[in-house]
Amino acid sequence: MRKSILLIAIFLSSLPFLQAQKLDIIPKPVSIQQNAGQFVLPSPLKVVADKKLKNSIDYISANISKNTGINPVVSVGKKHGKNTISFLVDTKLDLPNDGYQLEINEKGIFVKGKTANGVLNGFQTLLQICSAKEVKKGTVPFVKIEDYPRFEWRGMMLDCSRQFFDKQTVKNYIDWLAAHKMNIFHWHLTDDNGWRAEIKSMPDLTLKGAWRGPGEVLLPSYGSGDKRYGGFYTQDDMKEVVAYASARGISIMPEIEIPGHSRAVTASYPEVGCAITQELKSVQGEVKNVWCVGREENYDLLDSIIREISGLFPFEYIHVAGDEVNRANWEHCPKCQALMAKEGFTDSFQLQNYFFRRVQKIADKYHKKTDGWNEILKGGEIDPNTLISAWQGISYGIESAKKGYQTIMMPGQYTYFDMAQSETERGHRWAAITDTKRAYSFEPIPNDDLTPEEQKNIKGVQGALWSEYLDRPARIMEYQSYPRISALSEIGWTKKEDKNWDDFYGRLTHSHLKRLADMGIAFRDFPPSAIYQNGIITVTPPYENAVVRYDAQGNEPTRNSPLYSKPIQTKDYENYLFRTFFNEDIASPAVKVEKLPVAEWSTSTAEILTISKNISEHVDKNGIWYLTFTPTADGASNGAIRTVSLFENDKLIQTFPEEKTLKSKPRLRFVIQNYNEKNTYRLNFTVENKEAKESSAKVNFNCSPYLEPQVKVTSSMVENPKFPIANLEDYNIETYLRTDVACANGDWILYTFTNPVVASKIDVLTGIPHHPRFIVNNGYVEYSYDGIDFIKGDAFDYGNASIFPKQPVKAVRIQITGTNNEPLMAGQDLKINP
Ligand code: TNX
Repeated sequence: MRKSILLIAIFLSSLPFLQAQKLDIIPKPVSIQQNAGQFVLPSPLKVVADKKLKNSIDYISANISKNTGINPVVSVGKKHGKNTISFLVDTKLDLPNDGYQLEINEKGIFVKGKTANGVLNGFQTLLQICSAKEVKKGTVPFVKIEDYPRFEWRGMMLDCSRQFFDKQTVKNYIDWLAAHKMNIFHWHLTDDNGWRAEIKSMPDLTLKGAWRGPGEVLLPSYGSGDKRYGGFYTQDDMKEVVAYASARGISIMPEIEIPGHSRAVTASYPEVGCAITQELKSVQGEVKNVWCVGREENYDLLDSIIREISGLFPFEYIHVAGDEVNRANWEHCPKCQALMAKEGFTDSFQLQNYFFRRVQKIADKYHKKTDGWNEILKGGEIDPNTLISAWQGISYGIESAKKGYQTIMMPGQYTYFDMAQSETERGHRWAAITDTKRAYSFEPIPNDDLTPEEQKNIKGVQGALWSEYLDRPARIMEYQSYPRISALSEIGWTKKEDKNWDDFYGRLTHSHLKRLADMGIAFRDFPPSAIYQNGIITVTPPYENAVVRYDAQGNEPTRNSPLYSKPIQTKDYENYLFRTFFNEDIASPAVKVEKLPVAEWSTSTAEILTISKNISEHVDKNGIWYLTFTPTADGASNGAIRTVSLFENDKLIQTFPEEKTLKSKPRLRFVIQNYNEKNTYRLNFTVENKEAKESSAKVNFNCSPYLEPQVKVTSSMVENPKFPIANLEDYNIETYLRTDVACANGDWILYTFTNPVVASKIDVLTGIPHHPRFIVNNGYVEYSYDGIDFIKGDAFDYGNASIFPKQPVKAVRIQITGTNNEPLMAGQDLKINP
């Protein structure tokens, strides 16, 4: 009896819970109260919108029809009639700016904000409720939401210089940001590789400086190849985009890159650069890409650029960059040197500072505040109203906030979405490999480092999408943006204590990915994980109902590949690839099968761990084996590893005595020559955690799929001593060759094997490993069985070529037939398939 009362009590108390549907709102609101019942959308559907929202009415009604299938009848006003959706601005609402209240009850739908942007934020929540998986079309559950953002600045930057994105693409991008309650679009309009904003007083900036290719003032770059490539926005285009964004609650901050990253300017107006003969390369390998600071006329040009830009963009800030300035130009320039002497400067950062103080004066004239990359803090005082975009790391944001500047946290390590999302994917990796989970983990206010007063200087957060590597494949800009921007939106909006990865991931995969797909975004889906153990591959799909397909021959799975439905028994696990498919356009990267780690540790006390493991079940063949140590988290990479030894039947076969830090992610090469099934293999090593900080890692042991025969490499090209030719002989993918100049017709690189090699296929890769920069465009490979006569193989296709020899190969040669249109050329180790 008592038991059944208890059961009834549990049942009753869970009733409201049972009725509540998951609304899966991203970013997560401050408070949601769900009530029993639902509002059935009538047809016709009446909408009233405050006159303060008049510029957004088309946007609102178009999205209501898109989401509900009903075309609303919209009127401007404040009166909420029966069965209406009303959008009202109430300046007296007791909520922070951009906040809103959303109430859905039997009388209709009420969206109230203190400002028009607040109402638009409420509208986004309403759209998400309508598109939540569990909400039936045509109905909206009763709910009361009160919500406001954690940060006033929730931004995203898009680089439209390295790749040009047309006006419509930019508008789409803005729509997607608005759907995530982001409120700033930082438009990177100029850079070395193209000037994209029409400036009427300097027409050549776009007549010439917006184009690259044969015969153009700018060399081809970033995949643009041997064709004319480019484009720009007219002033009318920019005004149109500004109005479009404003109707969606988004302000646009234009960025004009000065004084560095200005090759497009100096190529169009050579007199703007320093008059020097030296070819001094910037970080990205560009020459002559800096404004001369000693040339007085340049300040008149800057005045007209800033005047025109200020007239087009009503937002209070204009971004004037200041990153990665190659100050060496100034050090060789007579005018800059004269200015230095006149001002009594002793270091070229002072010139940079002088430049920005003059730029600030110009901006003041046009009533603009400036934003700059964190480097502009160097060289002297700057205007205290300058906003700092801290991109190089969290510590740069801390420094800026401590100095009293309003600061936008946008550390490359978390919020640069041009970074690759995993080891095998395309993208930059200088800051980190950043998947959605890592991006989500970013906390913009480092508590321990800033006082409460200093914390107030953190005005907000921002992401950036630089476009060097967005030329291919199709729609990669969408793939790089989402769902990482969904994660960013929650960092910018949601209270710190409500941020929780598992909860976010649940909302994302349950409803939000579908919303992204419905908006037309070809996002990156989450990959499955595939584990091999005891002859069986077991796959865990990334979330419930995810569709996973596989290929068993080492090819990337396609939409027609077999579905994974149960564990696969095989000895051939290395050849399997798995991939999640969301729909026709959307998929995850393909992933290989992982073996379980051979060892793991985790400690945070100061201690020496002696680890000894029988790893026989992990070794299954002769070959080259790599032992890799991977920290399990960023903060856990403390400690050092020593005396790593491998024993075969208790006999030492190889040892690495020297100490290596875990931070360096050691990768040790072992050769197993006498494998047989009865052998035992033992791995011993020592971990010393000197500082009592967190040290935790997993250790993997994998057989290389490639052969690594002894090879000697020579070339007609001169090596950069920091990236010598000998790097092509070590079969370590992380080390590679760089020349100092572009390659030219007749150049070659020759790989000669000590002994002829039996191979089914040899892949010849050029460019920086992992990303296609400084590749060979014009050329082919050839190979020889005797080292004398060569057989011509494939031409390079986007930096890669393969050969399929029929006999043992003595030599492989890269033959270059034309320039690669890059500042230099990079080469890699051969990948030799048995
Ligand atoms: C650094 S971030 C740059 C950009 C590159 C980016 C690539 C910044 C202010 N400068 O020019 O595109 O890295 O991640």
